[in-house]
Amino acid sequence: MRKYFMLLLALALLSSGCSNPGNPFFNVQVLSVAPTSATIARGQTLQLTATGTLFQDGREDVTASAEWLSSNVNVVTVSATGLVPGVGVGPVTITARLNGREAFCEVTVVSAVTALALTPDGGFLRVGTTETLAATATFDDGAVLDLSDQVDWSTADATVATVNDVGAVTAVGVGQTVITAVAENGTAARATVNVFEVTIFSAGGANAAAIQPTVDAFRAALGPLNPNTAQVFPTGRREINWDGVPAAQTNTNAFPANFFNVTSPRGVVFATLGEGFRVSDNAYGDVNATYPTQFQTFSPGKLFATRGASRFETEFFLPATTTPAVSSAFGAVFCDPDRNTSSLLFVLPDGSTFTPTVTALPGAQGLAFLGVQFQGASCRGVTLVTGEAPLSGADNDVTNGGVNDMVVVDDFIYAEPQPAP
Ligand SMILES: [Ca+2]
Ligand SMILES: [Ca+2]
Ligand SMILES: [Ca+2]
Repeated sequence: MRKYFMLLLALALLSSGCSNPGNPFFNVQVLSVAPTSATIARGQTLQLTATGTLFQDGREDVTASAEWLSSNVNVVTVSATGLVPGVGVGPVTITARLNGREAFCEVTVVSAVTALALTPDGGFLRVGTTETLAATATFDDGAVLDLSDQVDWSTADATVATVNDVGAVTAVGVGQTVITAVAENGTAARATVNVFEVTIFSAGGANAAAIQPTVDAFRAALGPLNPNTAQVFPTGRREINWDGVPAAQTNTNAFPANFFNVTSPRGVVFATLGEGFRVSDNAYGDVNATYPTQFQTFSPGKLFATRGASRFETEFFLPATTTPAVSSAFGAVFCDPDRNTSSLLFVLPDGSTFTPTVTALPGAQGLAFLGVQFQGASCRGVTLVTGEAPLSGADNDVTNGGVNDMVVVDDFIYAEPQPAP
């Protein structure tokens, strides 16, 4: 009996000895880790804590006493104090172990956004139109990904443009605003959006009187007529009616492209992929004897056309200089536009285009005016698309036995060229 008692005592002492007074966590009954799951970006560090519930003494922080293990040290390592630096990318399980108890944290490491860019930046949108911006993220591993549907979008001025949660920008009012996108880790990007509006002045008819009110309305909208001098006026308009071009430079394909920036400074230079430009005092009857049956003047008695092409550019300059300029309005009289193939082509500063079409007037000697006034935008130049084919002795107009619509132009009216922004 005593022997049996001694055995129990020895077992008790043994047990007590195993309790090791230097390790107070022998009695940990439940081990937990916080958090139990987390997502971090590579390069970020996560602090885990382990809590032990003791048999008698309540809960205690055992972070520094637990053994910490990572299921994949290529993704994260874990320090002796529960610090988890994100190293790779992917899911991993962190285990805390203490006296045979285990607890877990599921960690996901994602690669980090190091840069965000919005495109396009500096775009021009007409009121009422929508354009979707793209938010392109560069990650720390070099990967590039479109995060347009994951970033937070905002606008600096909703009266200019709004933006929805996938980056679709809707132009509301003339002006400029900044669109911002912010990635989950706070990386931000911005894009400027310019909103413009246009007023179109368009008319057509059988004679000058039919378009005169619209021409005059366009003139009034642009302001006073400035003199043909080298000066740059802050406001007002310029005009070219071709009628004062000297005889020596009329009825020849050698009309100087810079005549109205050098000889008579009005801030425009012409460019063509054709053979040149020709001012005519005979409705191009010396090019094709049938043309005078189709072309009449708005301002008597000269007209203008490019040769060897059916389109040409008018580029703006500060008058009498080679310094490029911009204009916020341009209009022209089109002679005999039988089909809807004549137009003005404006290229906005962001490279987008605005291309209103001249009203078609099937028949002979129709006159059309097309003018565009921009608010919130101006252009380096304008391309005039004049019919379908170059003037030619072999090609009559479509309403006079030919197959192509022949078109020439008369008066140009445009807002004073201004220094480019
Ligand atoms: Ca004229
Ligand atoms: Ca015709
Ligand atoms: Ca025609």
